[in-house]
Amino acid sequence: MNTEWKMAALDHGTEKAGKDLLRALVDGTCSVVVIRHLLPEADFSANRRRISPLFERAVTTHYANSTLTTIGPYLAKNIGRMDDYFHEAREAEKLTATVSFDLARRTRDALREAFDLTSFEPAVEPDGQRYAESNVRIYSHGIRTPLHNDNIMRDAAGKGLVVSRLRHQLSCVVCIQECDEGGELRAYQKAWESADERYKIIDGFGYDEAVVADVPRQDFKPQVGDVYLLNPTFYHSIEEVTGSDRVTMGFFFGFYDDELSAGVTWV
Ligand SMILES: O=C(O)CCC(=O)C(=O)O
Repeated sequence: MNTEWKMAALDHGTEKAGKDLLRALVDGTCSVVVIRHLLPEADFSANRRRISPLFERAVTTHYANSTLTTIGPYLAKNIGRMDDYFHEAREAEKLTATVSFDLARRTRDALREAFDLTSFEPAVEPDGQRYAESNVRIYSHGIRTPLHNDNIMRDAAGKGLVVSRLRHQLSCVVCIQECDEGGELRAYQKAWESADERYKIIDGFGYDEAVVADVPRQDFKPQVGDVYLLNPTFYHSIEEVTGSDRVTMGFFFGFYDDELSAGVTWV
């Protein structure tokens, strides 16, 4: 693997994001792509205001080594219970519609244009069930998200879901509120492989840090308004948050082939 492991930052106001950046994420030569000013400031601030009344509806999942607080579902958490997942996806969509929160759609539309995608919508099963379009993640003071990776091709293998047929998975995150200290995304230049399962934390979340010993890493501290992309099949953690909550909206996206043109999203 290329030993270069750098992030790329661009200002949407003055530079056009090219498909080469998506390819660099897929290939594991770029750690994070940050696109500043992807969304008009007014759209972003309106959405930030709209989502705050829903914070009290956030649900916390407890693991032995961490907690995960979200508004909206996570497919990987529900992979054996798809009826529950699609139900939660519908409920989350209704809830966010009550406050006109449309940050996911606006972000998708902007990314579709920035990367010349031919389509970019939430994935849909042949029976019409629609995957959740985003979730909002709240990381409070003292919370560290352990080292992990997200790989739907692995997690949904053999389940007959459309997303298990994807070839590539990427992740999009929008920073709604930054924390005072910490909260960096720490991205490692190592993709998950099956031999790593011996490092999996039993009854907890993620993997032992030994799996990334001596691997190049990149820290990125998101700031309000940043839209950033990463390859979540590579190991990453979110360092301990200090002070105000770190709040993001995110979704995964993927491609069924190497063209990186027709994308689907889910979370
Ligand atoms: O919030 C972040 O910086 C990363 C979130 C994450 O774990 C992911 O997108 O896979």
